[in-house]
Amino acid sequence: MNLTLFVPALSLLLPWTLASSAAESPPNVIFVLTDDLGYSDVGCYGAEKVKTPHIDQLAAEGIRFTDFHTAASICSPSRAAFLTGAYPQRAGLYMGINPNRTAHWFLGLHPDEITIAEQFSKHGYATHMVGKWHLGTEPEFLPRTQGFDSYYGMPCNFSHSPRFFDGDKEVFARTPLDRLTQLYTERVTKIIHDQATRSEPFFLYYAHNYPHTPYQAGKDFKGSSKDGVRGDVMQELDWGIGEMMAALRKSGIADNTIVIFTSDNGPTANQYAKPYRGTKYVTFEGGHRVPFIFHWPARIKPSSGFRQKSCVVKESNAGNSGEFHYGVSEVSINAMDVFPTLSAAIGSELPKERVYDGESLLPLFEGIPLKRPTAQPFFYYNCENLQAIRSGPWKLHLPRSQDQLPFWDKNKAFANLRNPVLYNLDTDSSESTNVAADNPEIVNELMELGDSIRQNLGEFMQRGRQQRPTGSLFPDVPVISHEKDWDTLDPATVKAIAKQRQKRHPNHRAMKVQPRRKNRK
Ligand SMILES: [Ca+2]
Repeated sequence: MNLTLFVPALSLLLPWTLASSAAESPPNVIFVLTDDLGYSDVGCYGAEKVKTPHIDQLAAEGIRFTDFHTAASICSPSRAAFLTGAYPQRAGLYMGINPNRTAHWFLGLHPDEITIAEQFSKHGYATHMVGKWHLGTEPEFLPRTQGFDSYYGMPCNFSHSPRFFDGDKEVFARTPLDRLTQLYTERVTKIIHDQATRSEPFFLYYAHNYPHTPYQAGKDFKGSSKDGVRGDVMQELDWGIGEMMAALRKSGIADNTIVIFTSDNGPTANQYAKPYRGTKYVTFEGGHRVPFIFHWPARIKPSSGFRQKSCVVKESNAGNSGEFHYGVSEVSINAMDVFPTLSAAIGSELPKERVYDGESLLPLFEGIPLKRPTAQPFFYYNCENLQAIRSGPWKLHLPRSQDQLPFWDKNKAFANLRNPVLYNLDTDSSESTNVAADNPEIVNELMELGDSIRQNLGEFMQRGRQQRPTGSLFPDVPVISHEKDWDTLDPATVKAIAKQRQKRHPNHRAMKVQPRRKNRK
């Protein structure tokens, strides 16, 4: 199939000048990953009820991408993709991990996965993580086993466990949610000030839990927004970004520090995903398309006449020319590009004998198009279920049955989708008009592509050839991604796993597992 035929034009043009690169000292990197923050949750992406001047300022001084996709519409798999540069299905971490689940408590990101923190570490960087991990809670899977020198935050969602750690030390048995942003901000600014006095560069993965629920605003922010507690929390989060940037400037290291600001998936309410359809948990655009801001003053300098005075929302241009408009890029990029981009930024080659699903974005800043065609397919998986494929303007939602869906899938419209549904995102970004009947060739080509990608990256209860193993305390036990299928394991295995859990967590009380539905094959 010739997917490039679908593409109107390659991306080009450069309103940015580049400082010389080779002789520069290696940059510091701060990767800010918010949680359940939607496309229109910040001012420069269209928010009207909250004010986010500090995040908007990052966009005004950097590049704001309007077509960025996360690799999943829920937390764990999305994070796995950011950290490994691979689709979650390839990296073996495609389920939403919850330590309270019988089928999940012993799983995590596989120790053999090479994380971006390990890339930095290999190049002499100090590596820090502040925030929510959510890639396994057993000691074998925590951040400091995956390349981070220091860790401060929560291993999983508050609703899974409210505990908060500084390294191995439990700081709070129950995290004070109204102080969370304050605590994170104090640690982030401390790391910045400390690192500024040291010779080695640093990488900080700052994975704030908000605006994921439950949340509480600090006392200075209560009632500050026009959008209730969630809005107050958003404005406090923005304040924290401002404090972080002020610390970089005060320390004299802001110029050569890369700051990326993004989110792990869409919001739980569609009003924060506008103009896109859907929410977290689903594979409509609202679940995957989120803000992505790249800020690096030393390298990205607006050319004369292109300086962005304010953070004006530009509507997506029909035709998607890929040009940079006053710091706005419409080039289609995704979570798997972060690993190659940051590797390139520090002059590190990608590890050999691994498949990477993204590429470095740095050439974009020089006006050079990405190597991949703009119609390179993007695969929307929801856990093990391949639900949609995008190529250029076309997005095909694939047929699916209820049994294939993860329990969190909230897409009731497509719960039992018998026939494929095709949207043209260029003319119908809100995915409202099915044009499958008018474009049978595109439907057929994308359906065939779906069949072939399932062979590599899997499908529900079907292992793909290119899937790497999930991290597991029981590596010989098949991974069960949905609790309802737990009883497909043999009783002796179930017993052995329960015994280990009792040993490690003597106070744990087993939850009753709901048996799987009878109609599943
Ligand atoms: Ca999330």
